[in-house]
Amino acid sequence: MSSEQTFIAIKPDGVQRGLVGPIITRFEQRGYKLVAMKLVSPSKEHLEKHYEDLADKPFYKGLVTYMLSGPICAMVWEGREAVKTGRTLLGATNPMASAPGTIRGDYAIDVGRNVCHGSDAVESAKKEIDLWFKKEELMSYKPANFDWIYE
Ligand code: DAT
Ligand code: MG
Repeated sequence: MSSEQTFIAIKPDGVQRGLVGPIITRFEQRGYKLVAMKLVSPSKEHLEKHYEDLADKPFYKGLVTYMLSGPICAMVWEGREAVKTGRTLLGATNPMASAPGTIRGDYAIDVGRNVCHGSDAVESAKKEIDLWFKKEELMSYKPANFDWIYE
């Protein structure tokens, strides 16, 4: 089974609104494997690095301030096409364009309060996992339900 890892984060609004459980549940119930998780308050420099590709956008400063506004639940999820499917589970960047049934489509309204982050490509997932986690924080195990999820 070809497998990918993706970086998923519950942003400060998601943590404050009690959405850690519901968001984790969606990934668990779909069949993805939790490989790493921690509640963190990263530095401004760390968040600027995380969003460095957006540094020239008009919303960049506000985005970094928002990400600094409280603890973030950082996670790594693993499984088949985890990056692409992770984005599907999250919904569109702007919650007003997110379908009902997606995380943003069910829990968010404003693009600047869209409750979650997910890597947008396999390469960026690798970079983000490397930025947010140490190697030894990534767990390697076979979940008990594995053979009930993959043929
Ligand atoms: P995504 O988080 O879906 O990968 P992105 O990487 O383009 O989207 O942008 C990162 C975050 O920046 C996004 O989750 C919310 C914020 N953002 C994006 N576009 C925005 C806009 N037009 N106005 C305000 N915030 C925006
Ligand atoms: Mg992005």
